[in-house]
Amino acid sequence: HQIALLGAPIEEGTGRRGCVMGPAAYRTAGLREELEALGFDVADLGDAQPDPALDVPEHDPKLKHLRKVAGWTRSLARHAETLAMGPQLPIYMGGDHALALGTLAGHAAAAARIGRPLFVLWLDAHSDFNTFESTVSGNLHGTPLAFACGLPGFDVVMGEPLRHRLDPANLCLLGLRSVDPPERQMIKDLGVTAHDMRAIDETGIARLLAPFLERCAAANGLLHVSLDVDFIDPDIAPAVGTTVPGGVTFREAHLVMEMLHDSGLVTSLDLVELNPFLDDRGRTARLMVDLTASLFGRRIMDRPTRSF
Ligand code: DIR
Ligand code: MN
Ligand code: MN
Ligand code: MN
Repeated sequence: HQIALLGAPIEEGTGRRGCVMGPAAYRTAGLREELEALGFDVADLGDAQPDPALDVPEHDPKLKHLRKVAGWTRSLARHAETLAMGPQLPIYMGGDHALALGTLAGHAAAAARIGRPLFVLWLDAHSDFNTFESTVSGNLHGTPLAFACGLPGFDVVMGEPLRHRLDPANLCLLGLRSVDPPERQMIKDLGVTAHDMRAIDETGIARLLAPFLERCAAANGLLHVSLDVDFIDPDIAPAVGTTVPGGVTFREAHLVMEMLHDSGLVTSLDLVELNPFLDDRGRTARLMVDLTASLFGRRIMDRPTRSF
């Protein structure tokens, strides 16, 4: 089995500098070595670069760094579409969550070419469903799901309407605790599966995740996982610009990764929002590497059967 690591040092999608150092922090924390220890053949492709996107206005009164984000989206969409055709499983080392405008567009395009549906698991405190109209902060890391689902107003990003969209029925949000009112409305209107922290408290994270994995398996789907650092509780994952208290625990996060491994469904992964400038002696970078290792098969004890 082969894995490709691609750095996406974008920080313009968030209100705070530092995510540009994310890919370097994953390399320093030993992401490649941990995956190799699990038996994978790992190729580090280095860092991607944004397209110039000179047709996009550089300054917009509302949308921060629109040209830069559009340039990253175009570049990463191309890389992702190519990587999705195999043979390596891509891990995108962010970079802020605006990188997912590109990875979602690329993996949706590839899924259409391959002829299988794309499923997306969004592990995040936030729902990232703002449109260019609804965003209050103007930080474009809050928009990738609205973009990927084809909501209106995003044509400037690609310079044309998005060609391949994500079906909102194939999307699952897990870990929510900060949702803007317009986002809540869009999630409702589109019928998106969205599990907030209360649902995790009441039901247990495994019982919420299992039906989504079953649906993906039954549909022979491709599964893209987008892991935002702020999914995890800030007490153990402080290196993120948008901490929200009350996140998932160490074991809940690992359990999600272990179930994803056992499912055998994951075909691509974003690691996003790590801001090493805010970290405490590398602990958040290391936790993200350990979670990735759990997703790729690191385990405490063997399980005799598929356990989702
Ligand atoms: C807020 C915060 N919904 C916004 N979003 C995110 O700015 O749109 N923070 N994604 O990480
Ligand atoms: Mn190699
Ligand atoms: Mn996010
Ligand atoms: Mn977030």
